[in-house]
Amino acid sequence: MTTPAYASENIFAKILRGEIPSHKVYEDDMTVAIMDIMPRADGHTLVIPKNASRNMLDVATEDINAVMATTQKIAQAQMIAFEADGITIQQFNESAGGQVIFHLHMHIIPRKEGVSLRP
Ligand code: DGP
Repeated sequence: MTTPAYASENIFAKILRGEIPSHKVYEDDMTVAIMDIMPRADGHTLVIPKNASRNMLDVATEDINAVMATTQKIAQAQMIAFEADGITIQQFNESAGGQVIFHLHMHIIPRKEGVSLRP
């Protein structure tokens, strides 16, 4: 299948436009980081590009580079802020790949040794 077109009525586009509130923990010219409303562990954060991209299948190189740079910053901060033992980074593409919100985002999840993620 070809990647469907970006649709600007998704929740993260609304958050970026300020139409829906969010708990923002980081912002720069290209990206924002917000707390996930259904955290799978304490500190579960989402990194989102400001430019419109549906997922990894259509994102521009400069946008994914910016997302990855912010993802690293958040992961490093989580190691300290949450006294984490490790970090899980997840990213889903299209419904079959587990994607629910169709604006590219990375999940950054602090982990403790021996503690499973919440469902
Ligand atoms: P997925 O597309 O499968 O990566 O899942 C979307 C994630 O977005 C899921 O972890 C829950 C989170 N989420 C859904 N709605 C909102 C919202 O309105 N605000 C925030 N901060 N997170 C949301």
